[in-house]
Amino acid sequence: MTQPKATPVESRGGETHQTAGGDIPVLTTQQGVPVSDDQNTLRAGPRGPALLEDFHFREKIFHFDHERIPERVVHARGYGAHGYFESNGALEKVSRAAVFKKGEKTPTFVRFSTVAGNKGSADLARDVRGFATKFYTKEGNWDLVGNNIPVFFIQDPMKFPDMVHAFKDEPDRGFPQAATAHDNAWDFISLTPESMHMVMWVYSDRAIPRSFRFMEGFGVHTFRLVSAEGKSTFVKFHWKPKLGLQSVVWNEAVKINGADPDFHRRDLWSAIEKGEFPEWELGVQLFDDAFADKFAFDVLDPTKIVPEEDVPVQVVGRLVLDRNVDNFFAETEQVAFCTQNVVPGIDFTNDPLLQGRNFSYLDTQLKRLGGPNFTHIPINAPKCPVMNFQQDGHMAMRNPKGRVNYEPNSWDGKSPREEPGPRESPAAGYTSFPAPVEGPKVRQRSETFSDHYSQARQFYVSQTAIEQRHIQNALVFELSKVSRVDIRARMVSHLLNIDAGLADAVAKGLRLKEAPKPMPAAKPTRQDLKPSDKLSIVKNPPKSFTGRTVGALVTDGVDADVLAGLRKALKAEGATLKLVAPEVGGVKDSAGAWHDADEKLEGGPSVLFDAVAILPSKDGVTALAHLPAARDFIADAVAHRKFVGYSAGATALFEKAGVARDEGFVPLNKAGDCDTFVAACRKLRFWDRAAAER
Ligand code: HDD
Repeated sequence: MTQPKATPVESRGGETHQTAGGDIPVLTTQQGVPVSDDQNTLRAGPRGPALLEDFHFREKIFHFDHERIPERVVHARGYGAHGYFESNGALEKVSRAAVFKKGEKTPTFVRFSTVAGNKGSADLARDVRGFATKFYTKEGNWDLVGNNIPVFFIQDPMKFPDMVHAFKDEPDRGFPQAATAHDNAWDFISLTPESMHMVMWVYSDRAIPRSFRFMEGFGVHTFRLVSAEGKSTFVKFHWKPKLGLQSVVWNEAVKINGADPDFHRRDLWSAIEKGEFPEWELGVQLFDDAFADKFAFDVLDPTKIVPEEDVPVQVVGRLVLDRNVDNFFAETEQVAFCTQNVVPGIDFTNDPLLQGRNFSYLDTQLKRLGGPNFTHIPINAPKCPVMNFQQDGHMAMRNPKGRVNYEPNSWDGKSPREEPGPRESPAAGYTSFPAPVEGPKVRQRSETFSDHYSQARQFYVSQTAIEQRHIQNALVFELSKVSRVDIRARMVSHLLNIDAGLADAVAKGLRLKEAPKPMPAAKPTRQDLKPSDKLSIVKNPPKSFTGRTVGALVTDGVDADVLAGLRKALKAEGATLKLVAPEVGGVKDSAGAWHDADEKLEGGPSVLFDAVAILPSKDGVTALAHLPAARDFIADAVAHRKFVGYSAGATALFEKAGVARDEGFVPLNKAGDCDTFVAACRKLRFWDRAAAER
């Protein structure tokens, strides 16, 4: 564990007035005036009216009244951490950016988020996750503002406000919170065929990740990298988690939201506090104009991927998150990402959505952070020199001395000047890639953006049977919350263009009285693309239990050897053991040793763990089996296909809970059995048990 942080008073102090008694700093007003009484307002007599001249009270309340800033209009709920990006040099020839020089270590700040819910919403909402990274490079800040899904709902930024309005709570009633399971969302989606590919991703397990540490990230758009010689290469960015991908199942997500609404932020925070620093590889898909011209889809269309089988992902560096924030507001809340923040060697393409984003982010920060000087806030300030003649404004913190505040000028010759190049000089300023542009001014979607179903189908058919079933169930759940039958039917019409089996399962799940007809498509000939194994989570398991947690349900008399064996085996795997006991104080093991519990049973349901061990003693199990939370603990673990380690005493609980043992159950009778259990846990879920699921 890291050392406790400095107390708030110390870290807020600096030079302080000292109390008469010695080294405790004296509380002051914002003006630095020492305060004699912070418990009572100034009043005329002990029972008299308050006095307006109480400047300490007025200042304190005034400041409190202004503590909140507007939450982000989307991605309001998020959690951030500091780290670094280390380049392996593979992009040196492709981009002149200093961040890609071999061995270059660039400080970074990452903020993960959900999109639709407000700042206080629960972490396990079914939603896209934001994955925004600020690289404080030597040549200025580069922001890669991505998501955990590589495509987007819409192709044109004009539709973004409509999309967000439709997804968020409905304006008359102010609900539902953090959920698309309502009429407005599905009305918009079903009237927006370009969203169908994204629909497949969002209603797959990708939208209920187990943790931020176990999800991929994507830059979504095609960007450009530009070399020192001025050569441009198209690029798509990928973040690949070192611990592999993992999601929860929907029933688990629903329960986690109740048991621990902060599940994802707590997970990230704890991993970093424990020194288990989450890590991602930065991968790139690189391609040129020739590939773009022959590729079946438009690389400027943000609703399309380039399959990894067509253009493999090359690793160009790694991101490590190794430091939690000191102050959530100062860092996570005030961090301002802008897609327009690029550095020499990284450039935009004509993806219309990206072009629109470049306006929106700068604009929104002005509103959120209250003025044009948000780049002066430490979390947003570049870590390289900043020199220009912009001045003044709200909360200006960088106020240069001297007379010169314009350019050109004829003063001392030391004020900043632009540096046009040559481009190959490391000092050269940012130059845009001179992509030729011509054409009539039109409001028109390119024909090359019009196939909305082929890649949606490719995603669906690339999933395993269990993942396909999860998509079917998610769509049935969502559309069952839609009151208008015509909207439900319209969605099924789209699904008919994606996969007949999927459409049939959803239509049956909704019990539609009449079978809808396929939606007329702009491009009727849907292509049957080759399935891409990389699109499935289950087909790409991590083969390790590292970073995961076993929840062990224990009572007095728990076998001391088994407990020690389990702790050892999990430690060797890089995993954690948490003890769940009827009382939080803990339990006494068979050898009489005391173990503090991490959770009281009712506060530590099995949904919070990746696998469970049910280890009551034979004496302890009778009382345990009477507790509903104990029966739920095992019943849920089984329903969620978790691996179960168990002591001989546990079988009485299984009987009470109506749970049948299968090959996903591993007996833990002696310390040596624990390695077998941990080896089974590496598969993460015993999916074969899924046969029981509808
Ligand atoms: Fe956005 C925030 C990701 C399309 C307008 N967006 C925001 C965040 C992420 C994304 C991760 C949170 C950043 C943070 O943690 O502070 N957005 C995306 C991706 C998109 C996308 C991957 C499509 C590829 N966004 C998009 C469009 C628009 C916006 C088309 C507007 C035209 N996004 C915003 C915003 C936000 C934002 C309103 C809200 C808060 C903020 O910017 O800082 O400007």
